[in-house]
Parts: sequence; C-alpha cells; structure tokens
Amino acid sequence: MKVYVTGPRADIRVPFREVTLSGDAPAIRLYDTSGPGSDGPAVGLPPMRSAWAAERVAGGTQLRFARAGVATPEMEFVALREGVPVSTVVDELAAGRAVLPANVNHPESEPMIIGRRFLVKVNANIGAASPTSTPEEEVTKLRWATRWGADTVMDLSTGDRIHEVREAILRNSPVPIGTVPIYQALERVDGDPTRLSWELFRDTVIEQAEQGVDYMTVHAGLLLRHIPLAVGRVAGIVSLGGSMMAAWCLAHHQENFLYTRFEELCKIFARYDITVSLGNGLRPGSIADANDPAQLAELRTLGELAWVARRRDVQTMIEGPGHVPMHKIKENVDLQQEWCREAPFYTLGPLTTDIAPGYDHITSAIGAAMVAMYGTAMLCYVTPKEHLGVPNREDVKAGVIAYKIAAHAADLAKGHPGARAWDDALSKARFEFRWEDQFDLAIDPDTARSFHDEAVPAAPARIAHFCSMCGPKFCSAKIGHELQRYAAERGVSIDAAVATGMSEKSAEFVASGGAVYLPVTTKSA
Ligand code: IRN
Ligand code: FE2
Repeated sequence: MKVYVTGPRADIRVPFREVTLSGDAPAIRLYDTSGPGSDGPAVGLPPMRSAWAAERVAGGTQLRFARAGVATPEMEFVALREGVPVSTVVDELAAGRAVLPANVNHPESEPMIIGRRFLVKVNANIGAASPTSTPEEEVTKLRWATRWGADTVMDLSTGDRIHEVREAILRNSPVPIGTVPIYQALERVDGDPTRLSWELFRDTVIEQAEQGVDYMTVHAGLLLRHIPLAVGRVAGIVSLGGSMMAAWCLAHHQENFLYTRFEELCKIFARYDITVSLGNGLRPGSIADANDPAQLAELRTLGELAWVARRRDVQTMIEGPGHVPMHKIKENVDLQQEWCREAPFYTLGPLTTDIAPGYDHITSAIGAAMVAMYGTAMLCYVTPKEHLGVPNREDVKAGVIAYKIAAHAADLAKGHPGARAWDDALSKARFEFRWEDQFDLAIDPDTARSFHDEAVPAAPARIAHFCSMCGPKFCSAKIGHELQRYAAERGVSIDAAVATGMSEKSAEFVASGGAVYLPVTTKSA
C-alpha cells in the first residue's frame, strides 16, 4: 500500500510502500519509485514540483542553492525519502558529492538524490529501437521499470518518433529521465557521424532541455590524443557515443567539439538545472581492456571537466565502466573519486567476466555490488540480453531486480540508515514461518509466492511451519525454534542446550529409523 509522509510543509509528500505485517510485527515502509497512479499516457502525471519552482525568487540549480545554504523543497523531500537530516543533503550537494537531477521543465518528477552517502540508485535504459514502437509502449516500459524499483530511466530512443516518445515518457515519469543527445543529433545527419557539428548538437540539447530531460550523457572527455591509446585493445571502442565522437575527431582531425564547447554547454545546463553525466567513450568493452591507459586518460579529462561544470553551478556525475574483473574494481573507484574530486560515480555494471552471454545481468550485478560498496552512487543496469538483442519486458524486470539486489547489498555493507530494517523484517518473517509476510516483503513478491506455491500447492502450506526445501522434519528454522523453547524451558544457555539437545535428537532420529521426509516437488533429475 502506498502511503505519504508529509514534510515540513504540506505540499512535500514523500511516497513509501508500506508493508503491513501479521500479528504484532510492526509495518515497514520501503522506498518507492512507482509514482502516483495516472489516467493514462495521454493525460500524464500531476506536475507536483511546479509550485516549488514558481516560488523561487531567483533561478538557480540545486547546486547553487545548496552552496548558498538554502534547503529547497526538493532537498527536504529527498531527506525524508532517505531518512537523513536535510543538512546532510545540503552539504553533499554543495560539495559536489551528490546530485539531484531535476530539470525545471520536468515538474512531474519526484525528487531523488544520487551520491555515495545516500541509497545506491539504479538506472534502467529503455527507448524505442524499432520504427514500429509507439510512445504508449515506451510509457508502459517506463512504468514497468519503475514498478520494480528503477530510480532513473534513460530514454535511448532512436528513429522517427524520437521527440514524441520522449515527450510521452517525460510527462508520465515520476523518476528523473536521462538521455544521450548525440544519438538524436546523429539521426539528424542520417547516421553519418562526420556530419555532426556543435550547432546541431546544441540545438538538440535545447530541444530536449525544453521538454524536461533531467540529465544528459555527454562524451566530452574523449580527446583526439586518446584515440590511439584504444587501437591495440581487444574490444576497441564499445561506447556508441564514444565511437561517434572518435569518428568525428578523426575525420576532421580536430578536437572533440563537446570538449572545446563545454563551457557553452554548461551555460545551457545551468539554465534548466540539467545534470551533466560525463560519458565514458573509452570505457573498456572486455576484461582485457579494463583500467587500461585509454580508459584512465579519459577519466583524467572527465575530472577536469567536472571542475569546469561545478564552477558553473552545473550538477555533475561521472560515468564508469563497463567490463572490469573483480580485482580491478576498487582501483577504478578510487581513481575516479580522486581525479573527479568525489563527483558521484555512475557505472555500467561492471561485468566481472566475459564468458556468460545470456547471463550478463548476473556477471554485472556481481561487479555492481562491489563497485557500489566501494562508493559508486548509481548503477546502470544490464539485462540478460546484453550483447545479444533488444531487452523485452522480462529482461527489463530481470535487470532491474538484479541491480536492486546489488544496490541494497551495498547499502547494507555501507551501513545506510534504514537499510537493515528491511532485511530484519524479512528474516524474522521467515524464521517465524509468516509466509505471507515473507512474500509481501520480498523484492519480487510475485516470484516468491509462485515458487513457494509451485513446490507446495496446498493452501495450508502458506501457514505451514516448513517449506519443500527440507520438509517438515529437517527444517533448520523449526529446529531453531525448538532449540529456543528447549533452552527456555530448562533455563540453560543456548550452548549447553545444543550439547544436550543434540544427543537427544540423535537418539530420536536413530529410533525413527532415519526416515527422511521426501517432499513432493517439481524437481527432476
Ligand atoms: C552508464 C555508465 N557508463 C555508461 N552508462 C550508460 O551507457 C549511459 O548512461 C547511457 O545510458 C549509455 C551510453 O552508452 P554509450 O553511448 O556510451 O555507449
Ligand atoms: Fe559489453
């Protein structure tokens, strides 16, 4: 059930998913990105933030306000959402260690913050890839991704209906929307990157800014002199935006115009409060290329650009790899944090091995959990279709869930206030055989419920004090309960109870002839 917590003023209403539990277990409130209900894609969501923008006497980015020590309603909102003092939000934004992407023209979005001191966020990429896909279909994908917990969504659409699709997504999105404007610019020159230009790019950015895009990926750190560094790679340049800019630089033998015009670009971003996401055009696309000179050279330039953006009050994050084996992940985060003065890191995965096409949501969720524990603020999801095809609905769900797990595991490791409460509630429900509570608390209740029912179809099993894994006799949780009761009854310590209890159990087991309960499951050989 969705509930709202009201902030210091009545129009700050922060949504949570409240899970009510059985018996006297207290209800628990979970972070919720699904947004308000809507009367359909054509109507869109209510423009919650319009009033806040209208109230501001002067314009300015969230970074600018934070530096002036002003807590905006957006900052109050995220403080409640994260369960941290608003002063933490103001300080982290002011230091450039966090961003709050919120284009003034996207009033439908619920504020959320990206930074290492806050909950780790997950981005899901969607977008019309085929000429036949419609705006309605993309809105359905958006709602599907946010239903499973995507904190931001990037619209990577290409094709004729790009403007219309983006408009539908923005008007229906409760989460910040990101884009890669160079993709649309490329459409305008019929896919020939050598015909790209600053003017074309700038106009595309303004068009998207007016619509309300909250953050934009810009591959400004890929310089002409970096390109030779990528020549001997196993996988070359895998970034789409990166390959476009490399092609342009080589064809014109000129420096990347995104780099040379970066100050001008920042002026546009500041006007709309668009967060810049500095793209990694030279991210490694294979395990062999991880942390190589090309990647690191570009990362240094991203650090320089982050500084330029910050001076112009533009909120900034830094994109990261890609493909990185586990033992090279920490070095990656440490260098990014040092060179980019702690600007939030936003990584794609990373994939920790290349051997598992079809399972790259798993190869990368492993890396995502690690990179997040070391300090990455947002994770860009990878679906099972990575390297193979366009993700469908089930792939989007699998990717989002895998990444929410990685993000939450990192929140726990980092000790984010409130992260443990969710685990504790579920662990308790599990131990006390409160099956319905366990399903309701699960990150994916549908799957948990159906797996349980598939194994033990009878309705009474929902309240049974065992599951089909071990059956009624060899249930560790059941034995745990007996142990607690045994200790309480005899007034002994758990250690002593274990010693005595075990010999009694052993006698009981031998006496029963060692019968083992064989559950009826769908398991086959
Ligand atoms: C995130 C971190 N590193 C890359 N990403 C995402 O990859 C980025 O935000 C955008 O969605 C996409 C850009 O891909 P190319 O153009 O760099 O391949
Ligand atoms: Fe890849």
